[in-house]
Amino acid sequence: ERSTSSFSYSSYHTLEEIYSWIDNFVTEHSDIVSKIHIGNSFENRSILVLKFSTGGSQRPAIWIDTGIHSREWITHATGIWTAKKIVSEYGKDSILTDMLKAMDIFIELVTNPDGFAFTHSMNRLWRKNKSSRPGVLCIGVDLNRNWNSGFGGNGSNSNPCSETYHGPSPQSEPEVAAIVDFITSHGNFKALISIHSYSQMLMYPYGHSVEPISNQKELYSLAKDAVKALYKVHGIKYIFGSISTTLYVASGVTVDWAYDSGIKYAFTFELRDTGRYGFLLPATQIIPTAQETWVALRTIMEHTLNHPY
Ligand code: PAY
Ligand code: ZN
Repeated sequence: ERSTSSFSYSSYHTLEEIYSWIDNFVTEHSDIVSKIHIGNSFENRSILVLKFSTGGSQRPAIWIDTGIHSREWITHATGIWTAKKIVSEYGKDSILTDMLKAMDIFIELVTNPDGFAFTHSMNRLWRKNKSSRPGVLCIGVDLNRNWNSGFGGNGSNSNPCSETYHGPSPQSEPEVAAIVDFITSHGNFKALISIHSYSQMLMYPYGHSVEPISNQKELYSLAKDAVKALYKVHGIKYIFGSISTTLYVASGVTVDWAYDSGIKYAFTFELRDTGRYGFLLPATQIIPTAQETWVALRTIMEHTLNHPY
């Protein structure tokens, strides 16, 4: 078996390659990393989460997911690099080390495994999952419209053929239900970060409404700090604000559900670029994208650590 030291972090990988990387990674870093199977996709693929923990039980935790939209390949690649960064910086970077002494980090690298497999085999630009229902001709639900917050509202679509089809009911999709069950039964998540591409934005709730959230000032200033730190790495400009006022109104999105479930540090990234390559971001940009995203993530993690609730 190949080890994680021969894995190319500057290339895009298939689902099989990522899942075998996960197994090697967990074996090599079994002191702080473990793999949790939280469910199965519509086509019965495993849904896996990496847990970074230095001990304790049900410690306050940070959730990161990548690839809920399968065509957003830079997000999976950034997540993998980030996982490796966490193990290599633990014990060196004082912020991360302090954090991991008090909190756990969970990363779901392939949040939409069926869609991701399909982007490799048939349609590179597939966004939704691959669910089908009797009597419905089109395939797939938009997993970022299927959450139980503002479900079915503006910026989501009831037509199964739409790219933003919200599905028959909230959490109808196994990929969403697995996360809801996991986060709810864990009960101690303090931050949730859902990573998308592209547009270079850092956003917080709400997507479904332009009404400001109660701690909007705090999230605004945290997003501002995170984006400032990100800019210093490679000079890439991000804009920030609520989803509805920065990008567009979108209902049933992950971070709205997280926020309404009591996770007040809820953010979504739109990684590089702003549209030149869009979803087809060249692999040469993987490492710079991951490097700049890391400092923004670290800013959010540090704030979460320093503002217990
Ligand atoms: O990140 O949750 C978010 C914002 C809403 C995203 C969505 O429509 O689900 C924004 C889009 C995305 O990343 O999926 C933006 C990209 C460029 C797209 O597909 O339109
Ligand atoms: Zn997306």
